[in-house]
Amino acid sequence: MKTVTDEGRRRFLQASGGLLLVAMACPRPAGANEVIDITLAGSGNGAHVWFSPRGLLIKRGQIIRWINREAGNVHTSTAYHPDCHDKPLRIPRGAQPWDSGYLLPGESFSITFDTPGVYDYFCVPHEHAGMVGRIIVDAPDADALAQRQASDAKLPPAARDGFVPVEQIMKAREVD
Ligand SMILES: [Cu+2]
Repeated sequence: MKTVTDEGRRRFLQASGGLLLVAMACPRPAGANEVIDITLAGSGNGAHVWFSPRGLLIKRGQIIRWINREAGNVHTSTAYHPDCHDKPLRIPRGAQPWDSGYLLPGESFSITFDTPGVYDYFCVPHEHAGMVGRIIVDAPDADALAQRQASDAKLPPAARDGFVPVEQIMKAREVD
């Protein structure tokens, strides 16, 4: 994960005011390479919410941009990481976690992925509804399977069951 410079972070923190503590725990880096979009979507009546695609294989250095395309709902993209809402670690060891904060309709959030491995993430208000996603950068890391086995039982059932299997993502590259 590419980290922002101290100067950039300081400017961001000055601009964001009250979000300072959240931003320090979960910085919001951005980069400038190839951009791949993931849509944050819903049925409008709250019955169904999802990331599209739910599972994605990318290459190191590529940028993911999450865009909220649901007119009447807010969503987040938030890494499974102890620094983000005290969740279990389900991204590569040493990789930078992220938390978009609430994205209003039409808003987006981007980060660059520089560390190979499996990244599981969720939407803060809709984790219990199973709104989760999985990104694999290059190939699964050595810790990924053990991370899932250690933390599956701590997740809401709908979230645990919402992940696209790693093998399926490696084969299909993109799974809705
Ligand atoms: Cu959501």
